[in-house]
Amino acid sequence: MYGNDFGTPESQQQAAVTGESESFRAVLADDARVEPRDEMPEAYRKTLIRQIAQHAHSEIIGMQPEGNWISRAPSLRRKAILMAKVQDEAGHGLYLYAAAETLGADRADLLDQLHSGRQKYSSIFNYPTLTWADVGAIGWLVDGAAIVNQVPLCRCSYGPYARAMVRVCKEESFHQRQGFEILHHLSQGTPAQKAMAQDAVNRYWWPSLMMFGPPDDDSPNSAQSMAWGIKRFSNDDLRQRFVDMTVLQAEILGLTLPDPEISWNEERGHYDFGDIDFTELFEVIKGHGPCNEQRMAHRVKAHEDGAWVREAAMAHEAKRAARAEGAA
Ligand code: BYC
Repeated sequence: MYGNDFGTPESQQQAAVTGESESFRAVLADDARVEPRDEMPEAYRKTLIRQIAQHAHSEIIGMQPEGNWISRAPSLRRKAILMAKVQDEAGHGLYLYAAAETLGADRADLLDQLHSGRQKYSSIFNYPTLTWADVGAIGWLVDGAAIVNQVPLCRCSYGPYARAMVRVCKEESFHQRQGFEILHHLSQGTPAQKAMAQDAVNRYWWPSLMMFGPPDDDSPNSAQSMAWGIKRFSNDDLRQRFVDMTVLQAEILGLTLPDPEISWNEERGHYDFGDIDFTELFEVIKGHGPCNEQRMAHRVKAHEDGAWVREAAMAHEAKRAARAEGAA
């Protein structure tokens, strides 16, 4: 549905009472997409801006832990692949900021909210990348978790977000494979290389499970977001899907997941796994993770250092527009 700027008087009356117009409900009931100029409840718009902005911020902050290894990648080939991957993340951030702008959000304002700590980014990017194997673990586990979380977002009820996710997911699949391939290479290498791969998996496993968010009974936004078709599955359902997918891949890699409680549960048809320390997740979200301060300081400095580029681009555009007007 596109361009339904003005609802009927009845639907406007209903919107005033419930915040949801008839046309909005009809779009959701048909599993169609809400488009930028369609009527939508203010709370729906705000929820989308919150989630899309957090997602966009995660993509650009996510460039840091891996960007850290571009100059130290073990070969020219590895360096070229990693550089392309980090550039992809910048692109994902751009699609997502553009999707948030279709909801009336201002990009400069969103960045300001990130820099002042009023908007979040994913907890996972507050962990350090200590060895080259961490780049593999991020690709395999972090991008793997991102794919499980983001494939259902391709069916999100908000059109621009859903469409952005299609391309993001294709690129994330490539990232996940490059991470798997790095770890596969290391795990088949010398004992020291295999130990390095195992150490990276040991450190990234639990934080990757935390990426899916708090457990369902402690997730204040899930019920409404699922009713609106923004989220299609709960945090715990997606986390379980990720564990089920990853256990077999770990076997192929010859690496061990650091959880002795992982075992196949015939009755549930899923792998059981140990308790996650959610206090750690909440501490990291509050800003007390190992790298929060460093990530934010780096981001703010990059933004300030880039001010002249933004100003030059705007000055160029103003001159171009003035020339075009003069010629006309
Ligand atoms: N980290 O009610 P809940 C990537 C917050 S990009 C930080 O369950 P919701 C990649 C949550 O925001 C990865 N905060 O919330 C990039 C909420 O706080 P507010 C990012 C978290 O929104 C580069 C509160 O906790 N992916 O993978 O229903 C390179 C309560 O949670 C986290 C996305 O953003 C967390 N882990 O569900 C490589 C995907 N978890 O806002 C890879 C889109 C929860 O109420 N986002 N919080 O103050 C989503 O799917 C959902 O927003 C979440 C959370 C599942 C993350």
